[in-house]
Amino acid sequence: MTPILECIKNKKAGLNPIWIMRQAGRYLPEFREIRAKNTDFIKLCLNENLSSEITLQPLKRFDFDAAIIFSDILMLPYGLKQKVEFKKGMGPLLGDLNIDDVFEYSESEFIDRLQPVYNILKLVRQNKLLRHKNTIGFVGAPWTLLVYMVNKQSPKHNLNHDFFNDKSIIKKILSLLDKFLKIHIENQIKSGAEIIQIFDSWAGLLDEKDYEEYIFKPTFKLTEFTKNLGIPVICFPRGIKNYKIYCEKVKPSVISIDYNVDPNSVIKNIDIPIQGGLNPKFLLGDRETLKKEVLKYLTIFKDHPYIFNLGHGIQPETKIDAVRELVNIVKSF
Ligand code: 1CP
Repeated sequence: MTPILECIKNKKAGLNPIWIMRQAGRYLPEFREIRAKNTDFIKLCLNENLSSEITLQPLKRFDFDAAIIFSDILMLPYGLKQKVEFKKGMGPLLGDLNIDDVFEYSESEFIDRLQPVYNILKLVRQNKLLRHKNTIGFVGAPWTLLVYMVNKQSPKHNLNHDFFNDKSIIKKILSLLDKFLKIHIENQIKSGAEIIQIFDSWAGLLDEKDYEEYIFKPTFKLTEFTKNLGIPVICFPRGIKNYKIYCEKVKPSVISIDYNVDPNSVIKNIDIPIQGGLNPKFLLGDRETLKKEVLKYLTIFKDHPYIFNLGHGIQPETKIDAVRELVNIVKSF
């Protein structure tokens, strides 16, 4: 079994497999070169040759234990015919979602639109670089996708205060998301994804009283669905207040913690495998601090099934040498 699956399925401690969020991305010069020539981000995600190459780029440089497919959580609204564009400095901009249209929309139409994503997974899975390593597929959590689909831009810039005014529309979108996220998960698995990660990047925007309705219930439906297909599921509810309750309610196979979580308290409260935590900013600083921080996580989790990762995506300014150093520290622990 691969180190990641040993850690997740057999709860084996001490293996410290490693991959990093956004490992296929802008800190790599070879990615920036492709990106400069491909200004339409969605088209790039649908380009089977380029996207499979980008997925493998970090594996060519570093001894990571998994490849995460180069795609985006916003491919789902794209699959539902909502317009998705990426503007420099603005992040994603979405068009209007025509809800009634999507209710008429067939499963096969959706799959046709996203078929390149599934083909990329198949291409990546066959590559020799992935021998004894895993291929990770992913989706956005219902709440985080709802935020982008209704707000139509990153909540980082602006969150529309009328968001919850029309509860019936929110309900309709959540039910659409449940249906099509399951289709998207199942097709990634059929195409070779051996693990699914659910990104709830904007979980921290909600009040605790709303967790049940917008985070716990809809995300649990997806973890249950994925585990029933025999595939482990990693959840990353960034900024959520209480990881213990999240784990009890959502029942992921692995919980991925953000960098504001105290690893000492999480290990006391949670008995499932844990992933992540390191603040990506430590990759921008001096070597000693990086080493000290990495060793902190490795030491705290030394008797717990732990997958090394960051507490959020790697920053574009990160130097290749810092990533190499990080992998060395983890692999030689
Ligand atoms: O060159 C560029 O400008 C593109 C930057 C970029 C990249 C490399 C975007 C735009 N998406 C991606 C790929 C991506 N996105 C991956 C696969 C690569 C990998 O991880 O190695 C994954 C897993 C994602 C997931 C994703 N997309 C999330 C969840 C994780 C997180 O960072 O919180 C989110 C919120 C998105 C939306 C998105 N896509 C891109 C950007 C800049 C954003 C964030 C916008 C915002 O801040 O609201």
